[in-house]
Amino acid sequence: MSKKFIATHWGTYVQKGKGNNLKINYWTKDKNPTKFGLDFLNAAQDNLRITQPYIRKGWLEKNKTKRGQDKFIPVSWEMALSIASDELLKVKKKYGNKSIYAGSYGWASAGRFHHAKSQLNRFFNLFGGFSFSTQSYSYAAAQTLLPHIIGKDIYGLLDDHTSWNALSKNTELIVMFGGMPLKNSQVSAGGVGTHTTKEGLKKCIKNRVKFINISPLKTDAPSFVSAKQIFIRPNTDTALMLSLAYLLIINNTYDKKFISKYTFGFDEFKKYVLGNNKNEPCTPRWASKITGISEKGISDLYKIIIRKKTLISMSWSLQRASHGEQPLWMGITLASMLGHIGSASGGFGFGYSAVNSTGDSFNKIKWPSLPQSKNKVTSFIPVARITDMLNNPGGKFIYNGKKRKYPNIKLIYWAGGNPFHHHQDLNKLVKAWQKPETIIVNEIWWNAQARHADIIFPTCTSLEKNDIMLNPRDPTIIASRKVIKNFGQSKSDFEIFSSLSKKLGFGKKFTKGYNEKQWLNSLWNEARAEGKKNKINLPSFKSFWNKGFFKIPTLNKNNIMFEDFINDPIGNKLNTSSGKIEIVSKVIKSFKLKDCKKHPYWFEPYEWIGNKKRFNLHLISNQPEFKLHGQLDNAFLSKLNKIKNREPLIINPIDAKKRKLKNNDLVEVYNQRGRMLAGIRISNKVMEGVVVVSTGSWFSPYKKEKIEAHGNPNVLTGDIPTSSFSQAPTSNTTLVEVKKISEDYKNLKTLIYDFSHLELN
Ligand SMILES: Nc1nc2c(c(=O)[nH]1)N[C@H]1C(S)=C(S)[C@@H](COP(=O)(O)OP(=O)(O)OC[C@H]3O[C@@H](n4cnc5c(=O)[nH]c(N)nc54)[C@H](O)[C@@H]3O)O[C@H]1N2
Ligand SMILES: Nc1nc2c(c(=O)[nH]1)N[C@H]1C(S)=C(S)[C@@H](COP(=O)(O)OP(=O)(O)OC[C@H]3O[C@@H](n4cnc5c(=O)[nH]c(N)nc54)[C@H](O)[C@@H]3O)O[C@H]1N2
Ligand SMILES: [Mo]
Repeated sequence: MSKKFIATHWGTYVQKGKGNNLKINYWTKDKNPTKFGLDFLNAAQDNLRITQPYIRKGWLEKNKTKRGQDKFIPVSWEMALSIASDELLKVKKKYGNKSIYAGSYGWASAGRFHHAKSQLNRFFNLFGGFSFSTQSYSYAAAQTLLPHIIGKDIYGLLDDHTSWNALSKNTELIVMFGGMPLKNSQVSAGGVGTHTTKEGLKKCIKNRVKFINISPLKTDAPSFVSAKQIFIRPNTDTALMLSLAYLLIINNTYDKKFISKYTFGFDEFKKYVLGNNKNEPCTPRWASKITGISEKGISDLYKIIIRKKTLISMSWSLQRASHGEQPLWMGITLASMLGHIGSASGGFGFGYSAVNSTGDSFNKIKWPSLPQSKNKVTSFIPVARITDMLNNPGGKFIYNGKKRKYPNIKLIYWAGGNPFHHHQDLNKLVKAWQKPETIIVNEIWWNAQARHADIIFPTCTSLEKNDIMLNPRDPTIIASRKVIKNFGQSKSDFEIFSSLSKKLGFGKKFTKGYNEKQWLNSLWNEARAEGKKNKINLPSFKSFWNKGFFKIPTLNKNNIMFEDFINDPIGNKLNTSSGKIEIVSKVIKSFKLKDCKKHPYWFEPYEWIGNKKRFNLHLISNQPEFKLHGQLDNAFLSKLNKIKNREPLIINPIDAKKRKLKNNDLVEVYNQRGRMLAGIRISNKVMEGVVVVSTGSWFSPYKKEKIEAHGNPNVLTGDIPTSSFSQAPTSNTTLVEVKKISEDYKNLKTLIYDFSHLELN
């Protein structure tokens, strides 16, 4: 019998055994499988699964004040569907489709057909439209900036990354701003066939490429690359890069030919760097005060980047911060000054290890997805302005140079994401979340997202669905099989929207009369046609389904970023207003913004160690090693990693000593926005003045005391945009203070939700 595969964002697994002996195991073709996925099966069957539809008691009683703190009443599917469809119709009639927010951001699950957001979009487009969201929390600032300065969108840029093969042979030095944390390459949105990033990095090491890690956390560089560590104050990378530009200018060591042939606006930028605009010149002394790196450290770095063929690598995290556009813009400017862009001997990278497969060589194909139809509503928000939108119906905002208005939202529908995981300043969100009349959510588990809904439709995991993993950024296609029965009464998003659309009179339009298998067949046939265009022969659906996977052949040619443009800057000019890389952007200049100017610029973050008052530690909330965001927080490895059931807070020994903290102490972490509990882990791998709490713990506040119990850092982060240019999230700009708490916390009895998912059995 052929193997049954299960595709997830964190990797591909195979079914082992059956019935009570069912397990999921690693796929032997994946040499670097993700450990935390092994417990998916248990988490999918734990007592936190939502087993049937529920309606919030207070909502039924027309009392809207207790969203998130209320009791839920179990109801039948028939009743839940009737109530939800009546409500949808009522809101549509009374306020129009624009008042429905289905921006529903989030990762959901990996399959192409059951992709929750696509299902939701199709449903609402056929229902007359919805207010939507643009951008991603991952790289929103980059998404807005990149088209202006390099004429490519983020996906075009990621696909164009110079391959590991080429890099490893030609580059001598990789300078990593924000590191290349291997733990992050465990995942990829849409699924991972086999994990390859480690192999890419190993190739570099084999060819003696050197690495420098510029980051507040040493473990951002995998230990086997033996990177030289330079600790930098968070959010100050732009200043460091500007001082390197200063040294390149005053020593006349930048690549003038590259600058004049391929870039626009250098002379204006140069004036700023040299301090000719009534500003302080960007000297190493100036940057040293900002970054905390010694002047000698900066000049040593300068000496090595001019001596070696260098790649400037930037993590996505750099731009998830106040004025997050600047480090990316400046990194591209610095790489231009070094002159290796367009060759394999350097250039720049953005997110090489943020997810799996960046830098791999395979045919990237525009695979089909669920047809979504057209949205008749045009109102949207930059994704992380959700709280602002709810607080300011009709309010004005600027985005990418245009004036816009927030819609007045009366109903929210979310499927496949968790704002109570992902959004900043959760206490503020909880309040704003009370405003709409109705909130409908499809969720798997009783996490905070479900707890803050009015109508909950229980949905199922990838283990309970058949699907195809067709990730354009991964060379493996997987037949993802249903291996367990639907848990309780849970249904797929497709079934939920099929039933709702039937009630609303457009069932046939939504399903096209197809069931799950027929949709998969139809998607596969489209994929075969698309494959053919690219000279790739996909087998018949039946043969693919039986075998379980298909591997897209590796390309012989190794990609080099911007190679075409460098070879022929006129014929292949960039899609920017000058046709070149824009160190100065006339378009951005024309927006006349105070917080994003015509060229890369040092702005002080809204809070940072350089200007601390009450809270002395910079909090980095990075991606968790043992889960995907809030997904699988209830699984074994995530629980094992916790300290007294709380997310660990990594702190430098000096900062720990000042606060009399020992390993495994329970602490309160607090600032002007919120309070949470965490467990202490002391390590000299984090720099003094910085603490790290990974994201993903399920938000569960004690009601009266308003303390987040599990360590979700988003009660501390600010709901403040990068700038009025890109309106992107800034979770990495946060100051906090930490104090030991006594055992009193045990008396905090007003916890809103059940705690049991965190207890290790
Ligand atoms: N402080 C801080 N905050 C951050 C970040 C940070 O660095 N620091 N990073 C940000 C980033 S980059 C991101 S991408 C976001 C991630 O934020 P999210 O993508 O919202 O986080 P997830 O926990 O993956 O949420 C997915 C939800 O969908 C549910 N789900 C899974 N499969 C399905 C399905 O098939 N159907 C339905 N209906 N539901 C399903 C899961 O149970 C889960 O609750 O977080 C952001 N938040
Ligand atoms: N296991 C796992 N992997 C994941 C995810 C997950 O949830 N779990 N999430 C995925 C998602 S959605 C995304 S978007 C990517 C995110 O990929 P990234 O944004 O690159 O990842 P982070 O872990 O947030 O940050 C990486 C490191 O950047 C450093 N850093 C933060 N701020 C600064 C700064 O101002 N300057 C410098 N120099 N360094 C800084 C921190 O030390 C941090 O550990 O990861 C993906 N990978
Ligand atoms: Mo992300």
